[in-house]
Amino acid sequence: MGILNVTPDSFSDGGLHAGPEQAVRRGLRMADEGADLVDVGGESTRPGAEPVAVREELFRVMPVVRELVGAGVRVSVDTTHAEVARAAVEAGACLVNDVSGGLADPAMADVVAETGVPYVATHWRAPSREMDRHALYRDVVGEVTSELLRRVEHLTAAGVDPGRIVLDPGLGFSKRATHDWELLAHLHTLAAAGFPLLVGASRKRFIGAALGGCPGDEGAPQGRDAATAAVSALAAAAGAFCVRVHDVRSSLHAVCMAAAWTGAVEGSGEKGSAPVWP
Ligand code: PMM
Repeated sequence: MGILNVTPDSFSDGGLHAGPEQAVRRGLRMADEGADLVDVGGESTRPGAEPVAVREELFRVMPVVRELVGAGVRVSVDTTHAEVARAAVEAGACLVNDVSGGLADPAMADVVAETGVPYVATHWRAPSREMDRHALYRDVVGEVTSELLRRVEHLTAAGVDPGRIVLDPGLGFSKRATHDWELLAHLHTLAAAGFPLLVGASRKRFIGAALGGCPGDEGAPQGRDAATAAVSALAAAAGAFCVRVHDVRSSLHAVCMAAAWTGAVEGSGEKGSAPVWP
């Protein structure tokens, strides 16, 4: 999944795609590079970010969603707002990626149930401006797993098909670097819940923290793509179904290596084919 933030203030690519034309060009390039999905988002979720009005979010994302869908690209919409999710799906988006797992907007579960598209429920505790205050855990893996399963209960009670739910540990959302690493190291525990897993590690703070001090690291998020690719490979080998990344090529190649490696271990003779969206 390639990240396309149409925002002025995302932590890594904010302001890069100021107009819809630039954003569409970037989305087409990610699809050419092998992204199975291009994830269009109009609201920054970096810690401390202010919420964006639905009208503004629609204004940012809809022209990009329409153009990319028209060009045959599979688009997901990264939003916590039910109204934006509905509009994007009506325009052809094939997945709703909600970093709040339905907690930010009570209408989200109904929209997902009605539209029937796959839905990514991410572990989330609070809006961006206060998320860091909620990074308190006794057992981060157990608490994230049980809080996500509560979201699944809520979604299925609203009529969402459990076969269309993807879970995401929400790296960086109300988490410190040690929490993020612990979740990655125990991805198999979350996978045991039986849902496909999406991992959104790309260029995040915990990667910067682990890279700090490595020769060649200059500290900027844009310099973290090789490190992100390493995490993508490890996540894929641990059973992740999808990785959400800024640099598609490096992570796709890394995931292909993980597929070849795991295929050889399992004796299936797999040669590193790219994963395919069902
Ligand atoms: N992270 C961000 C935004 N959307 N969606 C999912 N499913 N998982 C994530 O971890 C996630 C996300 C924030 O990062 P960005 O500013 O690079 O988009």
